[in-house]
Amino acid sequence: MNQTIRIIGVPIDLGQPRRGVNMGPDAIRYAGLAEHLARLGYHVEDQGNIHVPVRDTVPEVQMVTEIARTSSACYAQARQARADGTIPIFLGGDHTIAVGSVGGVTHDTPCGVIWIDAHADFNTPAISPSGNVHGMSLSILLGNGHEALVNCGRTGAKIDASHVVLVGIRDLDPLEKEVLTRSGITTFTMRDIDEMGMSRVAREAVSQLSHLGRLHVSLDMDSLEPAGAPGVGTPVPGGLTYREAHLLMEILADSHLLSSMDIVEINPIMDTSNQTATLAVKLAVSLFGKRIL
Ligand code: EXY
Ligand code: MN
Ligand code: MN
Ligand code: MN
Repeated sequence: MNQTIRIIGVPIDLGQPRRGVNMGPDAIRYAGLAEHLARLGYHVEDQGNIHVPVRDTVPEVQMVTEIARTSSACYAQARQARADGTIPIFLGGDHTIAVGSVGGVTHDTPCGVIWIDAHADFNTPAISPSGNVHGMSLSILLGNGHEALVNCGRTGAKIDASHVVLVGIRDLDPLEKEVLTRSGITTFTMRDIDEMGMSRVAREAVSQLSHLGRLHVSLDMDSLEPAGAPGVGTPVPGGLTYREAHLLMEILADSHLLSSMDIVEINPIMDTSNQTATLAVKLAVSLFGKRIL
């Protein structure tokens, strides 16, 4: 029987101030994610969107509470998707969706996490320069930050720093850099990619995590070079080329360990002709098995 992929939309923009990222799920759907995956032979079911309040209706003091509510709903959907034997793909929305998606897919057993991003998302409220929660998502998953969110992301099996590999990092805040260095998280910066090549980076990432038996890929589209992926809220020049990103996806696919995925931070208002969502779909198709030859 064909494997089933379950699409879950999480249109959250509460983790950052730019309007538009809540339209990310529909931009990715419009780019044909379900149709392209079905052509690979998967059975694809779209669960629709988790309800997220409109940002304007949420008082600042309620923001973390609402993010926690969304994260809990996402966590439950992640657990259910795995219990139903499906491969969940979570469509953001900003990167706060990972608190629920990564937390939920690791509820029963640990899982390797490949976090592809220009940013480490490793701030805490104490050191964040912006206070934006999407820049704290990974530190929350490792137990640091807003208590309501830490409690949500770590309800089940505990994620450990050794279960996480960062790829594409090129924009860290000073104190975030210090905390990340001490965390033990394996980090491949854009300089590492330039010096080692993406093939070696991708293979080292897989070999570090393969003992966990499965992989979650959290793809923040601001990891790409903004010239090819302008539709993101926090673009940073000097990102992954189209080819580096495809090679990374194909090597991850070769591991046959992929069990879930996030696609986050697409902001159609910042985009040109939906090209960023279209690129995200092409990368997902590479990750789920399409080969050049
Ligand atoms: N490090 C900056 C902050 O914490 O505000 C920028 C974070 C951007 C986070 C995006 C989702 O990757
Ligand atoms: Mn069905
Ligand atoms: Mn991110
Ligand atoms: Mn980012």
